[in-house]
Amino acid sequence: MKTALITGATSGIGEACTRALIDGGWRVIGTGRRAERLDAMTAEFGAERFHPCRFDVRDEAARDAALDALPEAFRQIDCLVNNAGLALGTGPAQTADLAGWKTMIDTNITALVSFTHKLLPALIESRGSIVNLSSVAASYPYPGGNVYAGSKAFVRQFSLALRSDLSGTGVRVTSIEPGMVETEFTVIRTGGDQSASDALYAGVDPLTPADIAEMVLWVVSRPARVNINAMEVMPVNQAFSPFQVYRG
Ligand code: NDP
Ligand code: 8X3
Repeated sequence: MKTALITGATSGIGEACTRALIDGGWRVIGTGRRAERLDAMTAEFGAERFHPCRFDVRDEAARDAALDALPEAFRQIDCLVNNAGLALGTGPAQTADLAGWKTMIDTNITALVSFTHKLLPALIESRGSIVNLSSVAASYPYPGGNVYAGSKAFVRQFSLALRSDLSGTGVRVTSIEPGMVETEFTVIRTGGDQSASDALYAGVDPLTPADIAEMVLWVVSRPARVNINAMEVMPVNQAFSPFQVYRG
């Protein structure tokens, strides 16, 4: 049985990926900060299939302690799903909070890079897979995207560049680039405004976390010769806008 480590397993896409991979016959190490959610997942999936790791992905010492304490059955990691991430703020750059920008960079970029660096030797040994959660925001700028969009562009390009470096190792790397998926993402982005989140998704029929999890399971279930470089997906009701033109 193969083992995946999924960061940000306590909600949304990460939780759905955990469920999909466990249903698909994998063991999962799930990380997050919220202990009660990790406990509930352990109770649901059982300790033989799910191992909870509680730490902030920005805290390398806490991460390393959790990895050092992995039970024997979870020690050989075959897949890393770098999913933990967030957006903070919807306003323009000129009114944005710098602390929020730094939190996005620390979480979406620095922690993802550090986690990847930490697990690369194990993934090379297992000829495993890395699946990184980027976004359509990586390729299509929108007002208020600023640092979030930049962080996801980093994730996309880092994923593709990793592939170049890992050529010959057998390790696969994929960038998953979703549009609107209804999760806790917009509640977090708006500082806890559930009504803003409900309004954003109202009438859209947004993607579900399970839609993305199905893609991730498919990607990691391809024959070893197949690397899916990137997958971009949107709800049918989300599309592109024309350039905006300001007339002064
Ligand atoms: P959620 O807010 O529902 O889930 C985010 C997850 O990340 C939670 O499990 C949270 O766990 C974890 N997380 C966040 N910050 C930290 C941290 N500092 N340390 C540890 N864990 C952390 O959002 P989504 O499921 O929507 O987002 C998952 C990924 O998908 C993100 O990278 C996001 O950018 C990306 N994405 C989302 C889209 C969407 O429309 N929803 C579209 C495109 C990409 P906890 O709070 O317990 O620590
Ligand atoms: C977030 C995707 O479309 O909500 O990564 O900006 S979108």
